[in-house]
Amino acid sequence: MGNIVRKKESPEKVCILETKLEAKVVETMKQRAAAGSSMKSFNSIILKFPKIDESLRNCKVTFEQFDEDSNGSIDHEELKKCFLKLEIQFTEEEIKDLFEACDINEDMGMKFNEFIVLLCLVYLLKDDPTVLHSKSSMGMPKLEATIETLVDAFVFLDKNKDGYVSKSEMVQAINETTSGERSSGQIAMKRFEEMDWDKNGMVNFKEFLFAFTRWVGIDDIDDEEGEEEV
Ligand SMILES: [Ca+2]
Ligand SMILES: [Ca+2]
Ligand SMILES: [Ca+2]
Repeated sequence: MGNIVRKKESPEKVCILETKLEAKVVETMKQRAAAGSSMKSFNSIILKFPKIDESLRNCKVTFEQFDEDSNGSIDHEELKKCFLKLEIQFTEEEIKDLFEACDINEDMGMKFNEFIVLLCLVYLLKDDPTVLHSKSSMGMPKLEATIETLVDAFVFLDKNKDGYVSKSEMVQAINETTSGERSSGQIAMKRFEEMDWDKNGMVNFKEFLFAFTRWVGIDDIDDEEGEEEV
């Protein structure tokens, strides 16, 4: 996995936070941060990893249901039907924003890990009081519980409650638990750099989610299945 070359150098890519959708997510995370986190330490987050992993993997079934032509990705039309089935109402513009926010490799299709991030964002945004038809549930209780855990973890890391996790917040969180082992600081840095895709020194919730789908190995199963030719 170490030798994947990411071409993220073009300047226009740096402004991903400018979209309305991203701003909304940041706003939501601020609200959640104000409400507080039930996480007590960085280790308590690590301990949740296996459960998060299992729950995210279980979304594969949902993904396959919505991938009607079974080509391994969900396109715009399939996504619209997906929202219809979930009884989630978004405007055409909101769907487009969501799709663009989650289609990280910009191939106009949503891979499994991108779909997971999308579901997480949908779950967060549907709580927005300005969305008229907000529903209290997506009908996926296990996933919803997992998303809450992820929100909780993010909020735990966001010490100053500004909706982003900064490098120093990450270091602080890890140092609190490991009583100052030298290596832990380096691990914190590495973890942070993995998360901060656009290298702006801040990790937003979307970047955090993508990092999780990689850490729990969602990418790996995806790759294996992609190479499987019958
Ligand atoms: Ca498809
Ligand atoms: Ca922060
Ligand atoms: Ca960033």
